[in-house]
Amino acid sequence: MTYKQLYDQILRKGSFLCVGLDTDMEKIPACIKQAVSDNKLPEEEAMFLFNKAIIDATVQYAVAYKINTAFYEAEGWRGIRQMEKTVSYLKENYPDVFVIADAKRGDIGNTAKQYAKAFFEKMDCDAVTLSPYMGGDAIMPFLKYEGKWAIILALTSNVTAEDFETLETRPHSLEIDDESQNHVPLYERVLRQAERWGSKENIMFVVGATRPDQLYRIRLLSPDSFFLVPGVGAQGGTVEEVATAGMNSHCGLLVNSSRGILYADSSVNFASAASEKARELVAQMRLYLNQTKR
Ligand code: OMP
Repeated sequence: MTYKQLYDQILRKGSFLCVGLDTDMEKIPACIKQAVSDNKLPEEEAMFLFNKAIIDATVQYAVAYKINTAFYEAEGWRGIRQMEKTVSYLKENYPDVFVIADAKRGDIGNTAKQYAKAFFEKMDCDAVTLSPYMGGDAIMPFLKYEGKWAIILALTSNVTAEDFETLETRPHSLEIDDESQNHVPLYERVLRQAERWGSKENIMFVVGATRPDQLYRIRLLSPDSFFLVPGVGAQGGTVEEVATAGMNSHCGLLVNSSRGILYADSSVNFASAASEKARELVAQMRLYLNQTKR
């Protein structure tokens, strides 16, 4: 998917919502588990049935879905199969939505190539989240696929992000006399370096919703890129803070909510409750989208 196609979809739906499919076997509603057992299916099939119901109930509001691979890997090969089925379901039924594999991979080039093959060839995901810690080798294989995206961790939402991501860095020796290159936070170096690897057409950055002040600063540093912004809902971030700090003239944001939507209700009404949560977030988003269109 291109930058323009993504932006067009945002305008069409009046939304920059990404629904996170963090599908936790322990939180799947009893009615789904019952249906699985009545049909004598393996219990992991509940993951796909749950995802399908959530997708159908939220797709009028969502421009993207983010599949956090950990929840599927935790259930072994059958769990991974549920992830593959979910990606195929999205691609076959809702080809306009942007599908993110939230895998946070990062390894030497030879290995990164295999990750890229897994998510872009075996599964037809549009994007993968990546850790930049190992440098360009870990990212470049993903950028060889036209229309696919690398979503690079810049400043994450978790409290311990400050262990590394905000550390002040010193320049490489070539830049040593340039005062503006001193005391640059590590996440800023990631932004600067990544913009040499690719462009706003194939690289996005993860910036946590829990850090609106820094999101504002990061938007100034990277005016055109899309940001994937998790942390709204269960982690305390708000659409208002994120949109105010991070929106650009092409929206430039995909705001993710996972638990706040998926587990809004554990009864047979879980899908309509998820839809209502998505609708509420999108109603807030529209206030800001309408301002950028003016
Ligand atoms: P909720 O807190 O339930 O909305 O889930 C947030 C989702 O975003 C989870 O899948 C996290 O793994 C992911 N995430 C963060 O919470 N913080 C980050 O900084 C980055 C991510 C991510 O890359 O998606």
